[in-house]
Amino acid sequence: MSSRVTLVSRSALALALTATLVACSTPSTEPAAPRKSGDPEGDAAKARGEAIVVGRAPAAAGGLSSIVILEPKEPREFPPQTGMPIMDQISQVFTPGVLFVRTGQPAEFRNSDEILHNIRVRNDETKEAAFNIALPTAGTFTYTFLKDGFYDVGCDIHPAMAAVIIASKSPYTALAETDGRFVVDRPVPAGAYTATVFADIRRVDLAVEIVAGRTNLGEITFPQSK
Ligand SMILES: [Cu+2]
Repeated sequence: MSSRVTLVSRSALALALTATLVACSTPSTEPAAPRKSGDPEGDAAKARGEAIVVGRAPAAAGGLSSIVILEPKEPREFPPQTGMPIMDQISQVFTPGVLFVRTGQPAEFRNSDEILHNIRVRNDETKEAAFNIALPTAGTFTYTFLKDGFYDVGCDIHPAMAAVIIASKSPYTALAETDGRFVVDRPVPAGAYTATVFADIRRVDLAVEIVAGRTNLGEITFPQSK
C-alpha cells in the first residue's frame, strides 16, 4: 500500500489549515466472504467479477461528508451513465447539496421554486466559471462538465444557497455517511485502483486492490493537523 496526501482548496468549505500532512492510512483488503456467508450481495458481485467496496473515512467536517473516488490503475473506458444526475432548487436549497456527475456526460439543473434563481458554477481549484445562468420557475438547464474536479455552486440572488458538484470520469464514487462509513455507489470490477479520499480540505490517494466479492478498505485516517 502506498499513499500520498495533498491539500485541496475548497473555498465553499474554506478553513485555514497550515499543517503539513503526512499519510497515515491503513486500508486493508479482506478476502471475499465465503459461500453462505449471509452476504448475498457480495456473492452476487463476486459471480460477476466485481466487488462491493466499503470502508470508513473520517467523519463529516466543515459541513461536508467525506468523498471517495476509485480510479483504475490501468485507464479504461467506463460504462455510460444510466440516468441523468439532477440538481434541483427547492425552497431555496440546492437539492442534493452534494452531487456526483460524470465528466463528459450531461447533468440537469432545475428550479422547482416559485421564484427566480440563478446557478453559478465554477471549478473550485481553478476558479474558472463553468456557467452562470438564470433559471425561472420550472426551468431546466443541461450542462456537461468536461474536467474532473470539485465545483462550487451558488445562487447570486440567494447568497445562502450553496452546493458542491464532484465531476469524475469514474462512476465508482461514494459520499460517506456523516460518521464516515461509505459504500461505493455501484459494484467495482476487481483490479488495482487508486482510491482518492477527500475529507474536509484534506486529500489522500491510496493504492488499493479490489478483490471480487466484498472489499473493505478499512479505516482511512488522516493525521491530526497542528
Ligand atoms: Cu436563488
